[in-house]
Parts: sequence; structure tokens; C-alpha cells
Amino acid sequence: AKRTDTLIGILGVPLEAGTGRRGAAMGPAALRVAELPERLQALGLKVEDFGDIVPDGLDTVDGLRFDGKAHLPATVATWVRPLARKTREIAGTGHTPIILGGDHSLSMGSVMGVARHWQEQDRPLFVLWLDAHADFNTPSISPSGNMHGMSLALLAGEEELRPVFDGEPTSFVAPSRMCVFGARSIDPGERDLLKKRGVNVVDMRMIDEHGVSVLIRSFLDQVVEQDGVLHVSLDVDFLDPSVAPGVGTTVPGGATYREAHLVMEMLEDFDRVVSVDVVELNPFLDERGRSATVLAELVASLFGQDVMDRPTQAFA
Ligand code: Z70
Ligand code: MN
Ligand code: MN
Ligand code: MN
Repeated sequence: AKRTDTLIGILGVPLEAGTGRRGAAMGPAALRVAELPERLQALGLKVEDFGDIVPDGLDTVDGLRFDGKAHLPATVATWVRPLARKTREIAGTGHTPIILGGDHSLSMGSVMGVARHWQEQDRPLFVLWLDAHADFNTPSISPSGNMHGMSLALLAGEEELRPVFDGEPTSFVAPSRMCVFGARSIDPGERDLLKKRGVNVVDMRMIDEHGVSVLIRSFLDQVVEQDGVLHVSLDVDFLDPSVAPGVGTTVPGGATYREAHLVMEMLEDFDRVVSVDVVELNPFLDERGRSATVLAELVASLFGQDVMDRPTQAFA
């Protein structure tokens, strides 16, 4: 089904300070070269590209260090603070924000921004985290100190991470409204915290046993029950590295091309996706633009690209 009334707002976030490896800063450029905006335009959507976000000055972030247990937290803060403001603004003007990363720490800003917007609208925001990882570490339990492994924990309101938005307005997402989907690499302390907070985690074993369709549907049913809206955060490593090799941390056993497309098509039929992040693409490690192209195709599927127009089955 084509959604010609949808107004898309593209925003690039060339951030790589949240990861241990350089190259993700080239992600927004590669996704534009893969014609992600043009693919959406071809579907009849109106697309506005707001360019790349500009970080605040480092001098605007006071002494954010987490006792050395996190890598470059102040730098990440200089990006995610303006990103939260800008994403909220874009959502406020009726756009569906599509945020092009950049490493996954950027979701601290993008989701914070949309969460603020939907709180004003009195609509509960749900978050679908398509990722090999849960990104639910905090500085004290993170084995690596990399901020991209902490973004979902910050969004859930973990006290330890609140200084990232010190002095800025915040709006958190209830852990029961989060679903980590595709997990196959979770650190021990992170695992305990996920359980303690009650985050829904769908791991690859569950996907093998039940298939993506049943599992996605059961989460989407919860969104409908509470009349919510959904943010989708797509980490490249949700996909198997054979499908998308352009990523810093490859974890074997990921989603296939077909599973990923099925998730996107179900989300399209669902019609409640209000914002999307595409993160962790590392064009420096990609093979002839393959991963960037797959991501652009997946986003197109999420916004209505279809081989055949099928009647909506599950969410009429
Ligand atoms: C690990 C950590 C991570 C993405 C790696 C890995 C986190 N749990 N996230 N790649 N996207 O360092 O916290
Ligand atoms: Mn991630
Ligand atoms: Mn990941
Ligand atoms: Mn469709």
C-alpha cells in the first residue's frame, strides 16, 4: 500500500565516538549514495533532507566522565543533545524522522526527541530495537566502555546515564514498552539488568523456533492494545554479516535478507511506525556498497515498497 500522505524528514548523524572503531561517520553519506531518500520519493512519499546535525561545542558539556568507565561520553553528549532537540522539532512539524547514522549511541538523542514529542501528544511510545546486541549496559557494568552499548539503558532512564542529558529536558521509555529483537550477544551484567527492568528480549533462538512473524506480531499487538506508536531502531548487525558485512562488530547467526524484509513489510502494514534510526553502517568495512544498499532497500520496504499489493491481513 502506498502512503502518499507521509512526509519524511531525513537527518544524518555522522557520529562514531560511541564505538571503538572508526568509519561509522561515513554512514549517512553512504546511505544517501545508496539513494535511500530517492527510493522513498519513488514510492510517492514527500521527502525532506535536513542534512547532517551539527554537534554542540565540547565546552557546553561540563566534566562528563563517568570515572573513566565510559569512552568519550562528553563527545557523545555534544551530538545527542542537539539531535534530541532537532528530532523533536522535525516530528513536531509532522515529519516521520528517519535518522541516518552513525553509531547506535545516536539513538540516545533521536529516541529522546521523539519520546518528548509523543509525550506531548499523550501517545505511549514503544521502541523496537532490531539488533544483535541489547545496548543495555551502563558505565559501571559495560565491559568495553563504548557508549553505543548503553543507548537503550539511557532511554529507559537508568540513573547512571542521566548526566548525558544534564540540564536538558528528558522523556524516558518504559522498559516494558521496549523490545530487543534479534539478540545474540549480551554481556553478563547487561543480561541481569534487562531482566530486572523487564525489557522484552527476543533472541535468535526464539526466532529460529517460532519465526519472526509470530514474535513481531505479539509485540505489535501490545502497541495496538495501548494505542501506542512505534519507533524502530535498526542496527546493521541485526542482519547476518553475510548479508551486511559493513559493520564494526560482526556477530554470526543474524537475520537473513528475507527475515529482515518480512519484519519491514509487517511494520509497513502495521502503519504505526512514527520514526526510524538506521545505525552502525561502517562504509569503510563494506563491500562495494552492499550493506548500504540492503539498508536502503529495507527502509523502502518499511515505507511501502512491495512486489504485489496485498490486502492487509493482520492489522486492518
Ligand atoms: C557490547 C558493549 C555493541 C553494537 C556493539 C557491544 C555493544 N555489548 N553494540 N555493537 N551495535 O560493548 O557494550
Ligand atoms: Mn546497537
Ligand atoms: Mn549491535
Ligand atoms: Mn507492504
